[in-house]
Parts: sequence; C-alpha cells; structure tokens
Amino acid sequence: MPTRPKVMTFCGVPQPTLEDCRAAIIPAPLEATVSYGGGTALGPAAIIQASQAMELYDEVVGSQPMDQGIYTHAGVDVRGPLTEVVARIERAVAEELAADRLPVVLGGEHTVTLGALQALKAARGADFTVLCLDAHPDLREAYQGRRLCHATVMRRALDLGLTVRHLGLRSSSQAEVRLIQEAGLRPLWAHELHEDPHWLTSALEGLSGPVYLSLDVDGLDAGIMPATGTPEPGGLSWQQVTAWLAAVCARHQVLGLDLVELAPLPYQPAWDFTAARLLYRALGLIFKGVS
Ligand SMILES: [Mn+2]
Repeated sequence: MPTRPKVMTFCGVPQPTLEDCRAAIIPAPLEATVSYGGGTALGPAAIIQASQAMELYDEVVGSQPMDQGIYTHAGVDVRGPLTEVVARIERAVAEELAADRLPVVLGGEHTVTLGALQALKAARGADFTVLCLDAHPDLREAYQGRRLCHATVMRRALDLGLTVRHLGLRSSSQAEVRLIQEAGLRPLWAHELHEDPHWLTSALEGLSGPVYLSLDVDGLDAGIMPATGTPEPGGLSWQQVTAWLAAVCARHQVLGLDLVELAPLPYQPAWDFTAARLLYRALGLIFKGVS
C-alpha cells in the first residue's frame, strides 16, 4: 500500500479514512495571473493553519461538522501551463464526485474554479447554477491577453453552458455589465443589497435545482477581509454572507464549493481565521442539508 504524504489537516484532526468522509479539501495554491496584490499561493496553507485554532462545534449549525468526515488532500501541483493545472484540479474534483464526496477546492486565485466546474459538467451535465460571491464579475472575454485567468473565470463558466449568479458585485467593467444584461444574468450588486431589506429574497428569487458555491473572499467587505489581492469597499458583512449561505443550503443541494483569493497578510492571522471559519460554516450548513 502506498504511504500517504503527511499533510496538516483542516481543524488539526487526525486524518480521517477517506472512504468515511463526506467532503474532501483539495488545496490548489495557484498564483499565476494575479493583477494587483499577490499572495494567493499562500492562501490554502494559511487557512488550514488558522483552522488548527478553530472550535469544532459550530453554534449556528448546532453540531460539529467535522464529525461528518472532512479529508484534507495534499495540494494539487500548480506548476506549469495553466490549462494543465486546471486539468489537474478537474481530475482531483472528478475523483471526489465519483466517490460521492463533496469536493472543496481551496484557492489560490479564482481560476481554480474552472477545474471544478469542468469536472461537475462532465459528471452530470450543466443542470446546476454557479453561485458566486465576489466583488468582481470575472466575466471578461480576456484580460491582459489571457483567456484563462482570475478575471475571466466566470466567462469560461458561461462558455461551458452554465448559469452564473453573482452576489456582492461592486467592481466591474462596462463590457461586463453589457454581457450581464445580454446574457440575462441576475446578479445582486452590493449597493442593491445594502439598500434592500429583502435582499436575501432577491438574491435567491427564481433559483431552482442544485448549485455550486464559489466563494471569493473579496465578496466580504474590505474592512473585514483586507487579505486579498483586490480588496473593495462596500462589500458584505460576515452576517450577510453567512445568512446567504444558510438560505442557499437550506433550499438547494450543493454539489461542490471553493474558497478562493485569500492572500494572507504577514503576522496578521485574523483574516486567515475568518476564511477558515467561513469554509467551516459553509461545510456545516451543506452537511445539514435541505430543510
Ligand atoms: Mn474577486
């Protein structure tokens, strides 16, 4: 039997038996096409490190999500051409889907999401919606000459025939806005959210069927999440993001998720912890399932 590489596990628990797990974390420390601040390569390790200090009990979920079994894989090799990296992520996600485990991709830059979406589409078709928490639509056809990068990843999702629904947008090009209108997308912009007491209803209106969750930490307000490459003011609070997650998970089957774009700040672990907690809350709510 091959020996498994030793990895620091999420929450610092002894590595559970893979076959007994409901979810598997796939670290993908990709940092290839960052446009402003760097540091996303260190994101997965910082989140896993911060999770060592996290309580296993989640008072909102009302249980210990870790008891359901969360496996922590060694990181995906993110060296080499981007298309190859995305293909490796796709294979890693496909393995989890085939084993009926929830794939959890930990970025790294947002480009990693494409691997997960390709795997899901191959496994079950395009009958699901990508729910994307993000300050940016990432809908550019190309950015700085690249068709595959963090600023185009949701455009590539549209190319796959998927439906994308954004939450928290507040930094977009005019061309992206035009595409949103032409493609009939239904984002909830951050400024709309802050003006609408019923924003949670609006955010999920008309949504049906299973979803994939793509959580870019810059969807959170820069005040509570400055540790990201392109922090934007006017974002969501912790309470708003977690309320949205709770509503989504209570109504929709979640097929997979990712948490991306954390760029840890030296000697300031608070936001690594925020990201770890967000991931753990999301897992707890997904395990709890549709109510
Ligand atoms: Mn973003």
